[in-house]
Amino acid sequence: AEMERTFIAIKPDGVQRGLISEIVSRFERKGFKLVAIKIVIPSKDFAERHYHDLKERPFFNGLCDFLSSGPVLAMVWEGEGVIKYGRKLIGATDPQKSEPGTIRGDLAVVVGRNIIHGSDGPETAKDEINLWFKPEELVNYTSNAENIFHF
Ligand code: YYY
Ligand code: MG
Repeated sequence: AEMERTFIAIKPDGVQRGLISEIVSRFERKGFKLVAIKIVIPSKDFAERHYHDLKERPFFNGLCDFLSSGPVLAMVWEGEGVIKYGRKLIGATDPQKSEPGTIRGDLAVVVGRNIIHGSDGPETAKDEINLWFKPEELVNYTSNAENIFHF
């Protein structure tokens, strides 16, 4: 069976604040498997494609300007329930409403600088992985921990 995958990105504010290892470690310790990772500065056009669902929203332009303003750490994480649980690790969109213990709850304050993106469902996960990564950038490997997680 195909293992579930999701697209996770640390936005320019998270990268500039030095939160890469903090955020990666939360997914890693949970037991998810990293299958793709790269650091890129997306163009404005690319950011607009990533956020195309939000193009009618008043914050769309500022959001796309921001995403393309600096380095983004783009990742694909794999594991059972990773799309939904990844969103749980991330917390609510508005950090004022994110629970303590979540990434945004612990590390962010305002919605326009909420440090991380995660796909919101199976369709967007597929689309976002295809937008950000070429197929050959996704690495298939067996993690030694899989024998423990999938006993
Ligand atoms: O998926 P998620 O990032 O939690 O929220 P979305 O509703 O997809 O919005 C994407 C992005 O837009 C959000 O992370 C911050 C920004 N945004 C905003 O600046 N102001 C809002 N009122 C809502 C979202
Ligand atoms: Mg979203």
